[in-house]
Amino acid sequence: MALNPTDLFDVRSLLTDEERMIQDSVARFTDERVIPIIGDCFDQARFPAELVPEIAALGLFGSSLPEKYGCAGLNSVSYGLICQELERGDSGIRSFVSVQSSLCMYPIYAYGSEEQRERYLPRMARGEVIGCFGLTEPQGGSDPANMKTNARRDGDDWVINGAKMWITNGNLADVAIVWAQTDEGIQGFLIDKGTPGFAAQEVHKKMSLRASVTSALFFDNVRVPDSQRLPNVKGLKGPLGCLTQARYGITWGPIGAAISSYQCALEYSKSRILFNRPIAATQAVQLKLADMARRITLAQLLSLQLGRLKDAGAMQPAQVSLAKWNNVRMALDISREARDILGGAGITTEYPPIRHALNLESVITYEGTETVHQLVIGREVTGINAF
Ligand code: TGC
Ligand code: FAD
Repeated sequence: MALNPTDLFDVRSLLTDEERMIQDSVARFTDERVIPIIGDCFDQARFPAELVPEIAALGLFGSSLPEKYGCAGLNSVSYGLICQELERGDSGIRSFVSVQSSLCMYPIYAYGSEEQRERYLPRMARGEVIGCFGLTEPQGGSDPANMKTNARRDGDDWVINGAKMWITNGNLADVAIVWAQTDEGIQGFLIDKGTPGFAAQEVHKKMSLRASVTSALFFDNVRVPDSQRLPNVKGLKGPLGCLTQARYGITWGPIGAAISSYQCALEYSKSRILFNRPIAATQAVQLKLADMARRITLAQLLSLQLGRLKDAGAMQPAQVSLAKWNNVRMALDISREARDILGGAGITTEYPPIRHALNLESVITYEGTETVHQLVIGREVTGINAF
């Protein structure tokens, strides 16, 4: 029996019925609602906000959080499959869901008070409140310990000053999770849109993640009550703990982008006739396609095992780094190579590979650059910190 070209090791057979059902329903959404419009959205640098209610109705926001807060209570493998299927459409759509789920709803759930959870999470699950996560600052995102944004205690309030850079959803967000230095270390604050002194400015001229909103955030004596501080975490482990959640999802997402690029190159190579035969009949193109299939298979197995470890409560941040590094690099290489197989046709957004390749230039940088993740593995295996 012929193998499935996009799943040579039948990784799907390792999923439960529920996981397969979730994958299929998100795949349908991507095929019917995302793929028909996303090329134009990318061209127009437009985030398709009209999809937000449908994403919410599918239960994709905060999907791993408990039903008590209006969330779907799914396992980590299901969350990964959601990321994979969304990014098969576009990294920007997956980013939107990653930020809302792992970087905004997760810290409110993990570090927030019960009152904060009840106030924000059900509305965020319904897509009525959109969040953004402000960690990176203009002076260098790889080293968040060098944080200049600060929060000073003033009676029952906090006064926040500083700036954040490259913040996904910044201009869309109803609430920003902002990390700031305090006398007791780094702490997280929930800053609602419209709070005096808080401003967001969209980043333009992007050649990557054009169907996603990216912004700079500014805080000029922003005053918030102590009830807007996340009470249950202090120190860099707060934001880094959120990054571990989001990076986990990002190990899966680029598998979707890679599958989309590979499928496109595979189809095209079978119909493109040069020198009296399809280019798929040449050894050079078959080598490229075989290599794509090999790397996608390895990435699928890596993320699935990572998900099983996470669901068993045994996942380590260094394992997440290895999978983020491997899978994003795999997808970036494959989408560039797929673009090449399409020749001139590959340079327009009529076909997905160039859009995926451009998007993945951001994905390989955000949530820890490739170098940062390589150095995390280097530290793990040598015991020596090279940062
Ligand atoms: P270090 O100072 O040693 O550790 C601080 C504390 O944090 C703990 N920790 C972690 N906890 C959970 N998950 C992790 N991945 C953790 N890594 C460290 C650590 O145990 C320690 O705890 P404690 O209790 O001892 O205080 O920090 P480090 O040396 O481990 O970190 C250095 C480095 C370079 C790895 C870290 O700073 C880093 O990861 N830098 C990259 C920053 C980054 O990834 N920024 C991403 C911003 S958000 C974003 O890009 C969103 S894109 C959104 C989208 O999808 O659209
Ligand atoms: P830098 O940290 O200045 O890195 C520059 C170069 O130096 C990189 O090549 C890096 O690998 C290298 N480098 C760093 N350290 C070392 C070292 N020790 N040795 C050798 N080389 C090193 N941040 C948020 O907080 N929230 C968001 O929602 C968010 N969304 C984003 C969306 C997009 C589209 C993008 C592009 C970024 C987003 N970011 C967000 C920021 C992102 O996390 C940072 O861009 C990333 O962490 C890198 O920081 P930087 O851009 O300042 O690069």
